[in-house]
Amino acid sequence: MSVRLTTLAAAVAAGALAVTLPAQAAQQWNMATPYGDVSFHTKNIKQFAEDVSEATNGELQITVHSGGSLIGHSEIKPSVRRGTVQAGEVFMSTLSNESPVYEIDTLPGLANSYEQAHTLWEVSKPVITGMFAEQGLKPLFSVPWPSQGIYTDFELTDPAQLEGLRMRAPNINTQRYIENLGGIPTETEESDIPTAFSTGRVDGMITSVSTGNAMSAWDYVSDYTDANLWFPKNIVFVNQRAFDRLDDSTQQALMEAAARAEERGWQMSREDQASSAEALREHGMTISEPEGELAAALKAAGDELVEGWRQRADEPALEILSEYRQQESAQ
Ligand code: PCA
Repeated sequence: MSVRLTTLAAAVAAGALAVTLPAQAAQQWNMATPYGDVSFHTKNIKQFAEDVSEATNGELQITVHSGGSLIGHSEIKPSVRRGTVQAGEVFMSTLSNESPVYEIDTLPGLANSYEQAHTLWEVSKPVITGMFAEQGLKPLFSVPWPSQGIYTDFELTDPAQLEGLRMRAPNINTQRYIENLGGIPTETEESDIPTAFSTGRVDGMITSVSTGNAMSAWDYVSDYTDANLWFPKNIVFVNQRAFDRLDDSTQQALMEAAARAEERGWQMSREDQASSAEALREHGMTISEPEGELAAALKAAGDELVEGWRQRADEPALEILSEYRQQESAQ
């Protein structure tokens, strides 16, 4: 061997060429979410991205594109499947056209506290992970919105007031629920709420105190009826092929950061429920709980929704329900 080649071989062995020939280049990922920067969900995923970068010494960098700036809500999951973007976040119940499993966190009377919502997620997680895997996707974590209630521009005391009322809903089940109450639903993205009100397309809406606060609900409505309908969740997921391209330690760091993000997100949701309710009050809104005939009508509309779901529900969906009921009765 010539002197030069010997030197080269020694340099390779010593790892001196590692800078020019890295074993694996740092990965740059894009992550799309429909929700804006003021949302606690977005704050949580941005923290997650920072945690990942730190834990991997910059080997995996995730850029969060918030507020639907990169991809519209309905295109996020297909885009992550294709691998156009490596990661995304969606409002899980918007996937209800794929399976009744994705509607289970929008059923009234099922999980009406953070504890129950968490149990429901624990029993749903394996099924949903399997369904995502079939599409080449890997869920990372899921975080709930505070429970859903009703925004109106009048004091809501009588179910008859909802008849013919045009109401904004974030998913199909909420639309069905509004129909059951005699209202006229329109599905609108969170970011389109101000326009929907200001152009007179809607008079009321169903969502959480968080979204009401983020969208300055007090500009359009005066009352929030805390009906505590359900705790719907967002789900954050990645393209499985992109995940498989990461080395073992990066994969592990990502999953650890995801577990922390899930825990932190549930806590942020609880805190946001309190602070957003306070913000609504500070802006002059009235928050009340439904009573009497109104409460009875809301319950009846909810029962009808659950009954319809039962008829649509397939085996995996019903299994989640029965597992959930077992866990709840064991509490
Ligand atoms: N905010 C989102 C989803 C549920 C919620 O509380 C929205 O209304 O679009």
